[in-house]
Amino acid sequence: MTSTVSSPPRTVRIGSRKSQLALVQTHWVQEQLQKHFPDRRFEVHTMSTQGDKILDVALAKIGDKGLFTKELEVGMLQHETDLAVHSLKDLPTNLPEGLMLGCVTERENPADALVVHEKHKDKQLETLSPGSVVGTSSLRRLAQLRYHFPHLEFKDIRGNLNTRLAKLDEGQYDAIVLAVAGLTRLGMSDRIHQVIPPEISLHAVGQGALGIECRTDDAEILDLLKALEHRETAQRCYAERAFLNTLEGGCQVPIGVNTKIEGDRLTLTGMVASLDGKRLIKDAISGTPDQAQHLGIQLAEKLREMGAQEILDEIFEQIQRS
Ligand code: DPM
Repeated sequence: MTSTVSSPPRTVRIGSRKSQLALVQTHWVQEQLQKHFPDRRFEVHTMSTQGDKILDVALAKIGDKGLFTKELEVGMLQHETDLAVHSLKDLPTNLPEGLMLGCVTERENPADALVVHEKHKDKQLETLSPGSVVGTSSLRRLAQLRYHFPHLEFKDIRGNLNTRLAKLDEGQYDAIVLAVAGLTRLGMSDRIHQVIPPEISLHAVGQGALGIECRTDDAEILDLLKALEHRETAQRCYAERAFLNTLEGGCQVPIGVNTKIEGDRLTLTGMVASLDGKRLIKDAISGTPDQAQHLGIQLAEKLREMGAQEILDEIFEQIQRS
């Protein structure tokens, strides 16, 4: 006997980290999916990742790719979850066999932001006095800021956004650098003192966008994710990710980018800098948006010819030795 009642569509299980920012992002994705597919159930499953547990070691020294993503990926490969929501900049460019980047959502402002201690509220990056202590654990921010402001001091800072802001307010730092997107999503954009222009700090690959990862063979999920894809952001991020992948692949490297699409023209700017801030190699390339990946690869090769590989090799050695 065959049933005439069709079974309800399968419940979709969304994997997420437990941090406040991760949950805000995941709940946004859940809400968007629910809006597009009201007949389906979308559940959130939270997990801790290695990056959430190791809080006392500088990120660059751990050096492991997928620090914030691995446990979520295992969940999908074991069919405990169906998709995972990441800050795209935390998602490595090479994904495990069987998983893929299913969609890229519309980007927030991808720039970096300066947040200052109250006593410096009349200052800008350009006017902070020599020796002022700036907190960041991003090698990308460190190298670019050292290049432009060699008179400033830099100190590592870890922990979630609230922990970092508390350390700043306590006076452990004169200023810290964070992503505009993270502060905005957490409703703390009032803490943004200065949006750092791309001429000073090129942002990280994928910064400000969410990347949703899923199983390569799950056509049903891939189809649902199409509803959340933002084409222009995706094209920009494909160019950025191809650039990073050709140069290195991981996430903790002083590599920065900027992209824009104007009409039928995608422009990608990219840079690699040494940790002492003495050398900074930067160039740009343009083409049509459908050539995104090709543009990323070409720009990476151009920067290599200009000396970027020597800088990166030196940095890997330095990190391994420290
Ligand atoms: C990666 C970096 C940082 C995060 C390195 C970089 C910043 C680490 C630090 C790859 N992931 O940007 O050069 O400054 O100590 C992270 C943040 C967000 C996603 C927080 C931030 C929110 C913004 C977004 C941590 N991952 O950058 O302030 O979704 O793009």
